[in-house]
Amino acid sequence: MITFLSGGTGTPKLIQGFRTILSDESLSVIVNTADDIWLSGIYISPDVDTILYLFSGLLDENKFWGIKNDTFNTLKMLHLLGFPTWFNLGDQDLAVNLFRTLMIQKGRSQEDIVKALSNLLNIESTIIPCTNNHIESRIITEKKGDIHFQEFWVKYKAKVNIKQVYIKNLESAEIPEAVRSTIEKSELIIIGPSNPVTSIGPIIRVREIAELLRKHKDKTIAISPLIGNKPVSGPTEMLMKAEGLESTPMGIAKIYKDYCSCLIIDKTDSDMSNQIQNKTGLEVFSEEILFKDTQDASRLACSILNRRELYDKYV
Ligand code: FO1
Repeated sequence: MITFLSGGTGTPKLIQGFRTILSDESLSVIVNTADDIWLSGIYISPDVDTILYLFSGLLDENKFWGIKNDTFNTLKMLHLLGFPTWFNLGDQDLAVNLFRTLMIQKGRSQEDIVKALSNLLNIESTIIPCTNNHIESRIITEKKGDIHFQEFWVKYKAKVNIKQVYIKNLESAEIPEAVRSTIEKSELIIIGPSNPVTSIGPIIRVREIAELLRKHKDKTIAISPLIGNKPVSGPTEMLMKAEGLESTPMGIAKIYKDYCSCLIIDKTDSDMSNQIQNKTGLEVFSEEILFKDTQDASRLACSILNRRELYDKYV
């Protein structure tokens, strides 16, 4: 089994590459839930849904969130009724999140809800939320105060100055049992190219996951979400700087060095490999990590499997 730690856009794109060469049954994904948000009485779990839609074939692969060809009629009506509608939840997407909300109200755990949705959507891979507790990435801004990550990213389009980032409820977060068993039985764990502060950070900072990854760091590799000092997509640079972290492949290596044994950086950054290796002890490889399309992602997937001598076993 190959397990991914995934947030929003970057890692799902890599997973799509793996899916072109491996069966879904051999893949599992531990997903960030710190982007989850309550809006208009509905509990929305964006990163989990991106992975559910990816594996069920429903994903809008232009945006890499939401359902393809979804309509937004409910949102229009909600707007008319005075609800906040800055978060573009489509009609079918709303149905999934209504199901989730009703299950939460019945006392079902996040793990059970994702399992039920996976079954109903005929998904063969294992998708597990990183915790059953509600955790939340919060951004303290200069002008808008303490806001939810989705407000920072979607409502204010990342155009606000960040003072600090923190993850609410992280200390008390507990892992679903499936997280432990999946990490233990996986042959390869991939920390995907999502942002390390609000996407991967909330996963690897859940105490029990941190302990498990430290124990299994030899079979864990990380893919940098940066090319040079710039993120492939999303607010990574801003968030890293706000956290006092250097937004460079070296900065990524310093964050992940206790949780993995190998880091893949972009080909154009290969001159940094030795320095990163010497400073952090990580084995460093350079590959093309910018995916124009699924073919690029599947090329990286093949190369990762080859480097780990897993290609012949899985493909
Ligand atoms: N991202 C946006 O930039 N704008 C949106 O209106 C938006 C709506 C949305 C609805 C459902 C969903 O599952 C995801 C959605 N996203 C939207 C993506 C999401 O904000 C982020 O990309 C992730 O949370 C980051 O990982």
